[in-house]
Amino acid sequence: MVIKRVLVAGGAGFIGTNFVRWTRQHFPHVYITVLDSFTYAGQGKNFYEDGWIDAADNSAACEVVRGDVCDTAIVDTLVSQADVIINFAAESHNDVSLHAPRTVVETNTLGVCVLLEAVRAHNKRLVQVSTDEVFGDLSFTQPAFTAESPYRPSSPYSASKASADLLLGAWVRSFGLDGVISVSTNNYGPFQHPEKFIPRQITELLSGRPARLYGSGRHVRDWIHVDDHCAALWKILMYGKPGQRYLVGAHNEISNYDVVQGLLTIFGLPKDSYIHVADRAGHDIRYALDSSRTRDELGWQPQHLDFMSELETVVGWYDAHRSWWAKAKESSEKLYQKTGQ
Ligand code: NAD
Ligand code: TDX
Repeated sequence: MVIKRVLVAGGAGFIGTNFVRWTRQHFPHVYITVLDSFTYAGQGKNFYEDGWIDAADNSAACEVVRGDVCDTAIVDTLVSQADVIINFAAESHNDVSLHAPRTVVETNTLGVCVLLEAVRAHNKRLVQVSTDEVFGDLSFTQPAFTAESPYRPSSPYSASKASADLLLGAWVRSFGLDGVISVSTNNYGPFQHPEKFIPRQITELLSGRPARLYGSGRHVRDWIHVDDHCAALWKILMYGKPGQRYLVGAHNEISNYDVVQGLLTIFGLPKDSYIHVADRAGHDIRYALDSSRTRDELGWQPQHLDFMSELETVVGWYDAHRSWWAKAKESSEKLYQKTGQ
């Protein structure tokens, strides 16, 4: 499939920003339209500071439209102009979803319904960026989830993401929509909001405070570098089969405690420079995805396999970009204070 114009909904967030940058680097001929409502999680300066897009006068390479994915008129116009659409727009934080579920459901579920209708009307292709959390969690001994695992979400956030996937499946079956789902594990890399686990620990340590583990810290996540996710997403955009679910992971399961210990080693700090804080309600124990089918079918392989050395690079990025995260961190820490986390 020849792709000349891509609409990136939620493109100013963590993965969206990295996806736009990855696309600029690997497919510079592709014209990118970012649609983002710039919630607390989205930052336009992610693009402007590079000089390849002018905040006042959109360049030929990329345009940024401020708008809500639930806004039928804007979405319809932008979808009509694109060859393919990829949707990152979401309220993406589990902790936020536990306190303010309504916006989460509106954006993550209703927003996808709006996109599906526009994609149907204009006969385009949609890749919906989903998450391993739709499957619920695993015990420490169960095998990793596969594309056939049943949906069993635990939090308002994961339930809203699962609902979106079910809607997409219904549009594929009922209307023959060209829609594909990517399901990835936890991403890490630059530009991630300091409310999330890895950047929160890095920015706490950079601020001279201890790292913070929810509950026991034994919970396990399956970490993938965001650039590997972006490479997989382009494969899915180009070659994914309608109605399919593509699992994207690096087979890199690590407990939160071990991630913190890795960071303490990078910072040269004592092993006990962390504290246990209040646990998350309904905290999922473990996520893991078996991505072998995606690898075989799409010829994709993660490249960033040395987690500790990649983590060191990410630490360097946060150290060098303190003004990028300082304000966002102040707000997210205020919220964490209220919940004892
Ligand atoms: P993020 O919170 O950093 O970014 C979300 C972006 O969506 C922000 O720019 C925000 O402004 C925008 N947005 C929110 N509501 C909007 C609305 N109503 N209209 C338009 N834009 C809106 O999230 P992220 O970590 O980049 O995640 C992107 C997607 O990937 C999400 O759908 C998430 O569920 C999924 N995902 C994330 C991870 C991860 O580890 N971060 C893993 C798997 C899947
Ligand atoms: O300070 C913390 N201490 C801590 O122990 C924070 C912020 C988190 N945690 C734990 C909770 C989780 O076990 O770390 C783990 C990761 O937490 P998050 O970064 O909040 O991610 P998670 O809940 O696993 O969800 C992430 O991956 C799947 C993304 O935020 C989702 O958008 C994605 O769908």
